[in-house]
Amino acid sequence: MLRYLTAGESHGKALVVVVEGLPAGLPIRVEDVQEELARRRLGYGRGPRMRFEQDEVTLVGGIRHGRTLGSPVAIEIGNSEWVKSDKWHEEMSPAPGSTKQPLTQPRPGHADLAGMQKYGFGDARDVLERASARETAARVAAGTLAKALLSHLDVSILSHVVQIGAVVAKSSERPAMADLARIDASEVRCADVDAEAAMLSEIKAAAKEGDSLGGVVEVVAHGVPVGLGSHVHWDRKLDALLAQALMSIQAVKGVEIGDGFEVAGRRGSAAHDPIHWDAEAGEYRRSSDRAGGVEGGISSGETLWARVAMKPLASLNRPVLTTVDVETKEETVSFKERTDVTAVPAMGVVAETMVALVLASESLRKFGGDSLDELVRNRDGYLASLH
Ligand code: EPS
Repeated sequence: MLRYLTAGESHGKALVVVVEGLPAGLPIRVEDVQEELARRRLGYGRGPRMRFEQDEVTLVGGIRHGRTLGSPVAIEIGNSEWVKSDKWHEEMSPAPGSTKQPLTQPRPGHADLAGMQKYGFGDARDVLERASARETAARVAAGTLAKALLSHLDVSILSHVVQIGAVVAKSSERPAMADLARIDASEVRCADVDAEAAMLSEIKAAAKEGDSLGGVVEVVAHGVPVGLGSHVHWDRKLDALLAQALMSIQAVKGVEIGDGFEVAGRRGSAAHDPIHWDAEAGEYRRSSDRAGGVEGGISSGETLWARVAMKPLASLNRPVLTTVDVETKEETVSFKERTDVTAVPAMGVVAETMVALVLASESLRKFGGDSLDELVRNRDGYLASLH
């Protein structure tokens, strides 16, 4: 099974991630990580930081001559702002000292106030630096490793934006991997061209008013074999693991697997996926995929898909919601922090990452193996045993 830990603050020197449990022999290049990180920076509506942030990647440990050693893989992602200027050096210094500008007017909807109360801080920066979605860069670096592992098991993952603000894309076919380049080329990572134009205007309108927007992303995993996850215990159910992983993404407020909430209003006869035997392929198939590729906490072998809802970002470029100054207890508006209008397109890449980490971990649990070759052999033996 895969374990990983991220560390680092949004405006600190760097983020780091350590991934443990990968088999030996998995090919990885620094460029693979850089390419995924560049995809995460995509998206209309991101703030000024994404224009200059370069995500300086260093493979620190666990990789030699372009492949994993089976030891923990450590990756550092430097913040270019730290390197280019000393703007944050004193403010984020680990040396003893204190800030000259404590942030005492917490932003409604952010972790600021609850975090300050919980940890006994008088400065919201002690909370927001870690609550920030910058941390997802470290996750995406880890996700690159998970995706690389899954590619050797013929599993591939994509995401696309299906809603930004009130604009909803017309539901269409679930995209195939061949559509991903076109989705990534869209400024809002949307497969529906009409909706894309409306989403761009929605973002421009919100930006003009200093407001923010949320939205919904769909993640699709192709090629997931039957049998990942389990029905036997609550914490081994694949849908439960996916829900936790996706819900842990900053600003996410809802996750549904397959038809999710919609299925609750249907009759059973219209809610499930009929099973048939595909004699040509020699396998069981479902004639629909309302379950999203998971039945009873176990992957069914159908395409796995989930939808993830993100709230509008709590940092507003024109703060209007009332808050309280924690020093004076007087009503005010929150402090102003540089921010994005929306990060929904980027969230899709993070959602792919979280799905990849869960599927890689469950694949390792199911098939095991110290080397990539052994893992693939074990998987092949299992697939050959299915009838
Ligand atoms: C973020 C606020 C913005 C975003 C940041 C997440 O950063 P800043 O306050 O430095 O302008 O750009 O996202 C990233 C840096 C990133 O790499 O995704 C926040 O408050 O969550």
